[in-house]
Amino acid sequence: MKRQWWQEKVAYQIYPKSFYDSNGDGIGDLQGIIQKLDYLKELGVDILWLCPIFNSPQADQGYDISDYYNIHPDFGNMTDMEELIAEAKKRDMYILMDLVVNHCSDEHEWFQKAIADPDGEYGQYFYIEEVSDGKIPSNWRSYFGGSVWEKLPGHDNKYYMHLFHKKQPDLNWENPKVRSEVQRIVNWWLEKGLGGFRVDAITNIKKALPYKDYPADRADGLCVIQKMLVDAGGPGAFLHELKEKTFKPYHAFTVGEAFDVPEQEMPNFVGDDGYFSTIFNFSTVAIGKSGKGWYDRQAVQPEQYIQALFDAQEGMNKIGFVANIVENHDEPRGASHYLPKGECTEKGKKLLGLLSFMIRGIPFIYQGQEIGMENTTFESLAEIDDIVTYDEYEVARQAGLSEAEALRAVSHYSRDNTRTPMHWEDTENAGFTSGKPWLKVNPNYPRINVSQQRADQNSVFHFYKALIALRKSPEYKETIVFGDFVPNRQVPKDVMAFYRVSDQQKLLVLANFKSAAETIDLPQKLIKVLLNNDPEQSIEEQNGKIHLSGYQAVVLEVDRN
Ligand code: TEU
Ligand code: CA
Repeated sequence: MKRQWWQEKVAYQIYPKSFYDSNGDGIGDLQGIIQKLDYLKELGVDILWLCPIFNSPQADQGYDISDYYNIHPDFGNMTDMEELIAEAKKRDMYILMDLVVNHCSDEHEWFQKAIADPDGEYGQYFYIEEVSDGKIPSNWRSYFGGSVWEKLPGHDNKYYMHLFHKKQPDLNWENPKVRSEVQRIVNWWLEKGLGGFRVDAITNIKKALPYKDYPADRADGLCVIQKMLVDAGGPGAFLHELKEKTFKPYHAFTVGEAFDVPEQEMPNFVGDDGYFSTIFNFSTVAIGKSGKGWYDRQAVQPEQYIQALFDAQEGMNKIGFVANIVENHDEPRGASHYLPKGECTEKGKKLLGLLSFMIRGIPFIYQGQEIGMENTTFESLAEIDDIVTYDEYEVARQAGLSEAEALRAVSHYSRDNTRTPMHWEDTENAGFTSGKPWLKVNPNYPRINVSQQRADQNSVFHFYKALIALRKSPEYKETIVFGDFVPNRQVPKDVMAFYRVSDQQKLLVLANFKSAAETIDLPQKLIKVLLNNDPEQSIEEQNGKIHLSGYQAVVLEVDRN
């Protein structure tokens, strides 16, 4: 594998709206991020991915962009953005923006011009179809509910396609003009000194044409979009061109949000000359999902979590890096979701963090994960500001759940669980804002917040600091970043065990993913304990065995032979 500047870094995802509000309007902003750069530096992260801050009507919290060249006034202005890039640079940090180009906003001037003249140049920027018999071109269900086809305003027999919300019309990547517009946007921002991009929903840009119906999978007569995406055969050619003309000349770091990439395609996506530097591993996110909707989603079992991590690592040693996450802005909090009920403890949170850092790849921390933030409880839909949760609530109601049941079902999976404001202090609104926060603050902030965790050497925060420091330590960096991942399956059920191996060293990672203690055979001599998430139980080798307490997770250096 070719060595790249970003491989040994640690990334951190910021949800700007909920990170830190510098001016009391209840909305996090760019100046707020600048004020917290020293905190992020103290934690030890290097690459900061900002969820979208462009001009947008905010139908999908900024994932509907109406102007790619301007900052939404809620977040600040271009001077603030330039200041953020410069201040990050001073601290050897890099800023990633969110590149949302599968679709734009229906309020973008391209779409407005397409409405004005669907047969003109801008009509070709989108997927617009004339319908003669009232029958829409295909029965694909949008990710956010309902058909992907929506009437083009002012044109009774014309429809446009949106794989996400109707305020997010899909851009037609088959049109070379669209592709060059995208290249222009990317290079314009890279010229400003960005480190790179997180690339949104990118496997959706290639559509299976001509349109056709697939067998319906729900009572609405529609079918999941994945059926079409498989037929489309992948966006390879588009992505290759994009990389060559934008990312590559700038040595940008890019992380693709690419779902369902077939195994044999991985080298094309993240190999030495791949379309992206890395793509997220969503194997854990997929566990328990149901085709029926969130209301039917199943709780995650530890063995499934362990297996999902193993699956994602398979074959990757010689190919490239995946980007490892515990949670993101589209998912519930990992601690609340992946740890069995009643086990959402500091120890469990550290276990999840340790695994995501010690498997091979580049770790991403989602804001608040480093202090162990948890899901909140939503008492009504009015406390939620997310179109997906609204849709899933309707799906649950249509399936026969009562209002209360539907709310309970979607509440646990709501994307707003991770979007509640960051907890800085044990003061009003968790120190996030002096005004009224745009989304409710999790009431557990007096117990879980940055200032309390900073003062406690055994906190989740200090554990993340230690994980980052270990990954960067001159002594272990080579093994942790580049070493092979080798599963060890000779362990009791619900224990995850694997080695990281380089020419110099062998590390053994053990995580006991259950409340009962375990005894583990140690096939190699123990040299050193590098990390231990249980301050109450130190690790000692006894006759070739060690004991792990419930949810204990450790990194051990063992004899190479
Ligand atoms: O998400 C892409 C995506 O596939 C989503 O449908 C995801 O599966 C869903 O949010 C789970 O509930 C990206 C962004 O991460 C998301 O925030 C945006 O809403 C979406 O694209 C549209 O831009
Ligand atoms: Ca603000």
